[in-house]
Amino acid sequence: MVLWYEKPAREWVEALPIGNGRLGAMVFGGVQQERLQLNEDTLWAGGPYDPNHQGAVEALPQIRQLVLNGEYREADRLIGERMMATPIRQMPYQTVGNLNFEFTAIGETADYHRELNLDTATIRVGYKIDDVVYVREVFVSPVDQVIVMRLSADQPGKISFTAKYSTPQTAAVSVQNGDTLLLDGVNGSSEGIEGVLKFQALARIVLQGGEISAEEDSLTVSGADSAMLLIAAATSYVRYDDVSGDPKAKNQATINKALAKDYGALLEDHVREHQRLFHRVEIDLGRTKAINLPTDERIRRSEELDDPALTALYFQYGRYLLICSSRPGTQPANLQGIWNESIKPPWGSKYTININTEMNYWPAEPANLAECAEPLINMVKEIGITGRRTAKIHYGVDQGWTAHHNTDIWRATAPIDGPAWGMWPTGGAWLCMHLWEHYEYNGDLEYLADVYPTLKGSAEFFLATLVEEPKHGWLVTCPSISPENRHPHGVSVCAGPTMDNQILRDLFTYTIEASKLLNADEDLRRQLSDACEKLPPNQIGKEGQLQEWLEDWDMAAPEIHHRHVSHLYGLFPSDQIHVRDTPELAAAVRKSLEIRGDDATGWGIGWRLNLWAWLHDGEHAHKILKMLLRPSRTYPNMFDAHPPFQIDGNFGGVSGIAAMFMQSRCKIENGGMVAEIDLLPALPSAFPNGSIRGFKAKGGYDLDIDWKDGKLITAKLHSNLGNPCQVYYGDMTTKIALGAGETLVLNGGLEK
Ligand code: FUC
Repeated sequence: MVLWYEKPAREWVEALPIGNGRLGAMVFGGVQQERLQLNEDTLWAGGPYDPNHQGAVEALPQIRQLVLNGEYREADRLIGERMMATPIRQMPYQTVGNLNFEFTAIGETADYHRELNLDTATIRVGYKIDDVVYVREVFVSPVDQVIVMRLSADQPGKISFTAKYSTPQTAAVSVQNGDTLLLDGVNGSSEGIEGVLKFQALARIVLQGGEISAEEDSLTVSGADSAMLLIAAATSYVRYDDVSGDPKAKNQATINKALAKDYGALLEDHVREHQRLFHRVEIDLGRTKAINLPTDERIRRSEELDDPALTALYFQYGRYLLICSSRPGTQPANLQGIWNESIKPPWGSKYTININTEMNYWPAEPANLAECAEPLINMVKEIGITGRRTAKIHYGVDQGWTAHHNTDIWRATAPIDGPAWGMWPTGGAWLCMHLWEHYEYNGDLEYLADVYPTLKGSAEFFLATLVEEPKHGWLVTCPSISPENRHPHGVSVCAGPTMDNQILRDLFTYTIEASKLLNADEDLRRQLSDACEKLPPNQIGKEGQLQEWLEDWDMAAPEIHHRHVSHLYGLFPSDQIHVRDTPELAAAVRKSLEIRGDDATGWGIGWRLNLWAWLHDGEHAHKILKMLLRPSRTYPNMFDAHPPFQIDGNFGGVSGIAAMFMQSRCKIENGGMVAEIDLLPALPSAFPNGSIRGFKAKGGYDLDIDWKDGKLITAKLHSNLGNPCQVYYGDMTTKIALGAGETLVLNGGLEK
């Protein structure tokens, strides 16, 4: 599977991304010039800091009273004054800079071709000048932790270029040993938080033939047969509270190790490790004629072309992006994964946890990349620590933790930006769902015991802070917001928005289940189940819609087409609303979606795609998918356009495409998991024939499905954990009971 082009990239969103989870590069593929825009995932502005607003808790009783009295504007004002973080913004993720190349071969260029091969995670640029064929290959090895670039030609002595860094950072360039370019710098300060991270990029040139000469800030290669560059980068970041690392020593060790291998060995080890993850899943939606068009052309014409293979490519590209931006031991994928050319990117390229970060990880488990979720799990455990201070200082709570709508590499958890965005105490609780979900797929009790304190801490925070609303006596968050949507009072601040009630119902339910499975905290369990009973139910409003707030405000809200669909969380990513179990509520979700409309920003479309698939409406889901693939939402390099670029839409797209072919749920009954799998629940007529291989379902199942003329041919289920499973296809259902390690093939009538 390849993305390919007939021209070099002119803009950043035409360049192609490579990465190993930690190190990233955007490759432009120019003939006279090449630009490798470099990223390292710990290079963020600032340093360890405490953003909690001392004294915030003193204003809390009055704010709560104002909200419960319906004096929302005054509450909003007071929150802005007394509860927001200091500084009010978090630290941005920043670029390292660029390694730029000037090539000296001049002449007419022919046969230009540029591609990203998803199977090998390698970029290849090829062209001809005066009968000499030039080839450039670039990859980032997860094994050797270096970016490797090789420049070669089919005739000897033809490789000549000058290499030089450029960067918007405060950094110094130097040359070492006549063959190594160094960029040594310190990260930026932001919002009054001083930059204290040291960083270094190191590029070592290894030649076959020819020679290198060094100037003060550049290296020039002349007449080489081929050249290989090994590029390392590191910062002094160790953890959110420790910046004592030594990037120079790290880079030196990395380069020395990589130098012991030749290009072939570096490439082979890289490809093997990439394919270990990438090749687990296959998707075939048929070959289309459009496959002969360059990728940018296919995207440009995606609305008119019948091109199901583009969906398959988009799906695998999304898996590729997750593998390249989130591997065990790295930082989680941020708003731009790891690819960012700026020191002040949009929204700081941070972790927005009121949808964006969660969406990044929706595909991880079903698309068989569970280990790519490890950085997220680790981050949640860390904000489970820093969030304790926020719980104490902002809410006066001694137990538990909270995080609001954003975090950064320093794991800041206080409310930021302003009440309309930041006054949302439920971000950490949503992330906890990913901790539980990981267990639903792997059934690993040791893992569950490891994350349980984080789940419990989140639940404890809400037990201590929920308030009784006067009308029904329901337990609600107060103050909170329904992410970023204003209600008819012109502000977002409210009590008990539907999304919070849904998130807490989930949080309490799986914390109870986890405590049972781990035989822990019987008392807490009772408290949680009492509190769960008192959460507001999902309510249907006068238009038949699912109410976004406690009051039936939806139709009077200033932006009824708002991009967020927070209250529909209950249908997806949660499944507390489901077409089979709660058809009335599912119909209300549908009504809400119709009112909201199909169009939105990139991730907004991504969420709608998943929702329509979970409503089992394949045709509508496909309509939304087409909207995601059109050029206003998908850049030539297939990055999702928010705009500007935000990677969440790519990942939401993968998850939504997966949900067209397969959906799974899981319940705990008598200490064991019972799975539920839907086969082809939202198959659109546009994908009449196809197959998927290696998908994962909750309860520990591997799944292969083949279909033809819109009908299921076979489904192969392999059970890893031996849990029972109810399988659904159309109106049919069958119960299967496989032992761990057993496989079963069902046909279209669900007979074995
Ligand atoms: C949320 C969204 C915006 C954007 C930002 C990063 O605030 O409402 O659309 O995606 O996150």
